[in-house]
Amino acid sequence: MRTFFVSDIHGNFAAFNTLLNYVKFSPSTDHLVIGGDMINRGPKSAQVLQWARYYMEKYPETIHVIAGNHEEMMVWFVNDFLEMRRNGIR
Ligand SMILES: [Mn+2]
Repeated sequence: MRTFFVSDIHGNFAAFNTLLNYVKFSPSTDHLVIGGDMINRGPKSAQVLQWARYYMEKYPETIHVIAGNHEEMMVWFVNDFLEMRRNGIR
């Protein structure tokens, strides 16, 4: 079993996949910790989040995800947006 830590993917889903392929990552035998900042800056933030959600649900023993400040800002934004919608502000 190997353990990998990666952070600051920042929407660069292609580079993240290149990294996983380079080490021949196996989610059933290797551990992976994603240390936050999966989103923003790069073009594929949603794909990174979808990958993280899928794998952490499918392999809860080996895939671990920590929110970074960019995920925290996203949550603030979504909460503010929902609050504005509740108050009728478009
Ligand atoms: Mn960062």
